[in-house]
Amino acid sequence: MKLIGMLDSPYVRRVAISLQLLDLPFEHQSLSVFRTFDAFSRTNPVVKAPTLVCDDGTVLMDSTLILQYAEALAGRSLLPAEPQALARSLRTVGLALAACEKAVQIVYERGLRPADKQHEPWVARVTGQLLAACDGLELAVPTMGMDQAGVSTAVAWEFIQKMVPDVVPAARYPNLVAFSGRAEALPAFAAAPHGDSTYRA
Ligand SMILES: N[C@@H](CCC(=O)N[C@@H](CS)C(=O)NCC(=O)O)C(=O)O
Repeated sequence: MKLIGMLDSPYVRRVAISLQLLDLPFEHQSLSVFRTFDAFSRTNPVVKAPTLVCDDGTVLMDSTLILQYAEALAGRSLLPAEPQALARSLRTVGLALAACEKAVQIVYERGLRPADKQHEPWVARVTGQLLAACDGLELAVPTMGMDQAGVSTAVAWEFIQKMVPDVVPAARYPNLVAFSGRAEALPAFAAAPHGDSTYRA
């Protein structure tokens, strides 16, 4: 199967790391949804990263749906099975995905809109939501392992610190800084670093 999208996307990255943790081999094509829109659209006309091309040619999108398929393929999950533990992990994944979404919205607002079209009340609202999500993650770190909650949290934090560090000051989040440091040192994270490189097994 082939994973399409750049590793500067936290969604692409959580899939690339999770596929490794699930021992599922994959090919990676580092296409940009912006700079290589036409090439991307030839595989997925909706141009969403991540896109996964399954071995039978089926084209999937949305990181959570791709992970659901990957876990079915692997016959195991990166989420706990026990309902209470599952609820705790899913709550954390939700916070991490919300943090990614809000950080991406700020990146797009800054990078895609002309300066005179930037809407400060919207940025303020999104910033508040992003900080609230990070506050929740910071409190969740002490009981976090390297399941899907841990992967998504570490990936979200790395993305935020690479893309909008001025919005989310690291000094306010010591648990996340320490957890991220441990995660980024793991082989599956190091093999798919944030940025424009291509993952190779
Ligand atoms: N909920 C989706 C979000 C994916 C997403 O928004 N990806 C961005 C790249 S970080 C994208 O495709 N942007 C292009 C666009 O939305 O037009 C997921 O989990 O995969």
